[in-house]
Formats: sequence, C-alpha cells, structure tokens
Amino acid sequence: MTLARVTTLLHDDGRGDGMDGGAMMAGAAMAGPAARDSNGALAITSVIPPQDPVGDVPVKPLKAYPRYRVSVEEYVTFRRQGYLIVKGLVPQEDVDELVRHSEDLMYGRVEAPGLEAAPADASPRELERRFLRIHMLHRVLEVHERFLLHPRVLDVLEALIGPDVMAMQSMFFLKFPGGDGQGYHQDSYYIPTAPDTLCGAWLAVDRADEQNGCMYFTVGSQNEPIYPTEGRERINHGDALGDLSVVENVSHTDAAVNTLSRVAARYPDQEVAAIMEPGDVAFFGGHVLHRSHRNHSTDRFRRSFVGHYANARSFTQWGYGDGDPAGTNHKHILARGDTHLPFGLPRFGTACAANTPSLRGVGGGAGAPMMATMADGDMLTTAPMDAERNDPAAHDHEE
Ligand SMILES: O=C(O)CCC(=O)C(=O)O
Repeated sequence: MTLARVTTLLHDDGRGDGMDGGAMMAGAAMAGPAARDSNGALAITSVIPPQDPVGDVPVKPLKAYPRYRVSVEEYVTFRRQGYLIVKGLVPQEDVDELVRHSEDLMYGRVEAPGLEAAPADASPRELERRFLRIHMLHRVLEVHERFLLHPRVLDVLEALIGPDVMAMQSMFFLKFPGGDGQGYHQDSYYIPTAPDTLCGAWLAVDRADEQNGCMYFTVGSQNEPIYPTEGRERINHGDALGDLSVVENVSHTDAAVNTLSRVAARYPDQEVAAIMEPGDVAFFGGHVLHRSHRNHSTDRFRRSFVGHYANARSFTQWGYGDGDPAGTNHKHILARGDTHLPFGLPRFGTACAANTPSLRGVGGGAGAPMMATMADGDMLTTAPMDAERNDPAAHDHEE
C-alpha cells in the first residue's frame, strides 16, 4: 500500500515541540539566553525551532555497517526490564565524530539556525557550560540527522518496536561537570503516540556512570500506565483507566515534589544504574520510569545522543505545535519499513526508508510481506475455526 501524503519537514506555528524531558521546567529556554539551574549553574535547554521546507535533496548513500541482529533473548530482556543496553552498537569512529562535533558546538565553531551564538568574550569554562542539552538539531545539522537515522540503531528499533520505524525527536546532551540531571519521568507522557509504541535510543558518547550522571531505569515500571499531570488526563489513555491518579512535577529532580516517585516506590531496589561505555546504546520504552542525577564530577562531561522513535503506523499529533487533529506524522521521518500514514523526509537526504524506496521493508517491514505471511499460512482461515489446531498441546503431537 502506498502513502497518502509525503512532504518535507515543514515549519509550524513556531511553538516549541512537546519536548521530552520536561524541557520547559525551570532553567529551560528556547535557544535563548542562558538560565541558571537550581544550583546556580548555567544550564540551558535549547530547542531548534521547525525550519522552512527545503526543495529536492539528493539522497546521501549510507556508510556500510554490518547489520545488527537482535536476539530473542535481547527482545525478551527489553520487555522484561523495560530497557535494553546493546554494548558497542555504534562504532568508536562514529562516536569520535560526535565528540569532535560537541566541542565544535561548545566553542562556537559550528553555527546553526536557532542556536545561540557563542559570546565572543566568554572563557572556555563558560563556553563549556552553555548547553546542558539541545533538542532537534537534526532539523538544522546534517550530522544529527545521520545519528538519528543511524543504521545500527534502526536495526535494533526495527526488532523492538518495528518493523516500521518513525524517527521523531533528537536530543544532544552535553551535561558538563556540575550539570543538572532530570527527575523521574515517562517519555510517552511527553510524546504520545497511538498505539503507544514510543522508544528512546540513548547513545553514550562518554562513559556514563554514577559519578557523571548516568541514566537510571526502574525495572518493572514499564508495565505502569502513563501518569498524567493535571490538564493532561485524557492524553495517553483517554478515560479508559478508571482510577488513574494525577501526578505533579514530573521530571523535577527533587523526588519529594515529583510525585512519580510514589510510583517508583512500588519497585523497591529495582532501580538500575545504566553504566555505559562510548558506543553502547540503551533502548527504553515510553512507559519505563527513568531519571538521571547531577554530574558530580569536576572534570568529566556526560555526553549522549538520544533519539525518540515510534512504530511508523502509530498516529501522532506530537511536535510542530502539537494538537493538529489531522496528526503530525507527515513531519516525522520514516526511518525503516513502510506505513499507511503520511511521513516526512529527512532534510539532509540521509538515506532511509522515506527517501529510498528500495529500503522500504528492509528486514521485512513492508506491507506486502506482511500480507504474504497471512496469505501463506492458513492461520487466518483455518486456525480460528479449528479448536484442535489452536491447542498448543495438540501441536506437539501433530508435528
Ligand atoms: O540523559 C538524561 O539525563 C536524561 C535523558 C532522558 O530522560 C531521555 O532521553 O528520555
């Protein structure tokens, strides 16, 4: 089946996206002047606003990577824990490129529309503390688009939430020494999709550990619903869950005011520090409670590149001003597989399913193979009517 509508990534009404991570909490800014966090450190979250449409962009061929095949054990681990760390998924030379790029950003050697320029009189220390994190740089910088669509990351997403994968958000964390963390939150609260298939992919650029503010996941909490704050009660679950309580101050680092901590408390001793080496990627579903603490080191950054993705057949109204009743799928990039929904194209031409028809359905993601599977097997016709064939014990004898 082909697509109803294909467009380039378009501009919107100029509001910030419904950003993951409580970016609008204290200290956040829209690529604006630096704010101070609760400890007085300079800490800004910049959000690159939507960009004007671009014309035809030539497709950039992919660097060749060996395909990563997810094992059944990894798949089960992702479901059982709510997250999965794939060690060494992204090659060191790619990570090195991000390290160099992060320094170019910090020291003002790279400029980008929507990104605050480096003040000429700033000291190196001040420059290094200008950005805690920057959202949506893939809208303006080719390197970020390339990492958002990194084939090895998509290989894993294809198995975990695919086969059809839509790339929605990019975040680049610089998290300098002393940089603040982010309290308990659930990503699907910020980026709702229906069906809810959201998944983050957190690529470690530096080693991340307890000292420099690594991620923590609460195992078991992936089975919780999304807890709304006041005014957002119907966004994720409608009114289907009768006793769903409202929480307050999600993402706040003070667990005493962030009442999601009460949900976390149902999983005593189940919070795991995600200690990661450069090139490791943590995949985590949209419901799992997670957080990170301040970077307590005096001389270590904790850089990471994070993409957020959903199954490309999930409808979304997220981003680009939110709330468009027609949805915003046409603004998000079809990374793998295919979809019956509209989709966006990568602005810089990074090869992916959206701009390379031959990549559609890579790994079996296209609509046609799915239909073929149904037609090939007789399960749709015979099995539901045949009680014996539906009995697993009977199967043992049959084969
Ligand atoms: O890296 C961090 O400190 C927080 C990241 C996060 O919560 C996310 O990517 O959803």
